[in-house]
Amino acid sequence: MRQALTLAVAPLLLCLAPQALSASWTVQVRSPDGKPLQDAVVAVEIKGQRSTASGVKAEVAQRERQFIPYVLVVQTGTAVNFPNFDTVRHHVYSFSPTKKFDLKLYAGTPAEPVLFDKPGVATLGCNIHDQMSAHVVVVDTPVFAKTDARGLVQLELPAGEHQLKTWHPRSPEPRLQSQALSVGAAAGQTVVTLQVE
Ligand SMILES: [Cu+2]
Repeated sequence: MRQALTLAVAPLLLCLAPQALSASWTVQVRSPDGKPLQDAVVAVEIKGQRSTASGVKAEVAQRERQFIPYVLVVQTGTAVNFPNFDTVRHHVYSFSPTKKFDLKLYAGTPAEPVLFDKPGVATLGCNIHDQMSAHVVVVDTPVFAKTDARGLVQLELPAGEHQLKTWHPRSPEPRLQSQALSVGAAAGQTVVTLQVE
């Protein structure tokens, strides 16, 4: 009973707390030669916030023999569906330690979603179509976004000492880069440089 109450109240607190003292924060992700990186993952781990989700769903579709989206960001604990909208069958898998799974040759939507229960990067492939590739990036926070063509995201963050996590599909390692992020009452910005291949 107590647990059920906590679960019901926590989202309300999350909504209220940041508004008390929060700042609009811009993060730009660039390559070492200064070029903006699109589709980079930016996540901010905020002290005191629930790191894992429950009952949250997301999906990576297959359309015209492509995964959509190419990069999906989810909070740890999210269940991801893999609906196939093509007339051909797909066989979706990941060998990544963050989540190993294998959805054998199927049409339509597999009955069971895949639960992403550990943070990190899972790279997806299809056994039938070698060119199909995508990534599910799992983060211990509900605060995340992907950069636009200018390499930018804008986040509303509570004041405090946070951890800023970033990653890009061209990152050489399947793990997020981490750095401290100090947010005060005023708006601010951070530029992150990511190594890319
Ligand atoms: Cu396929």
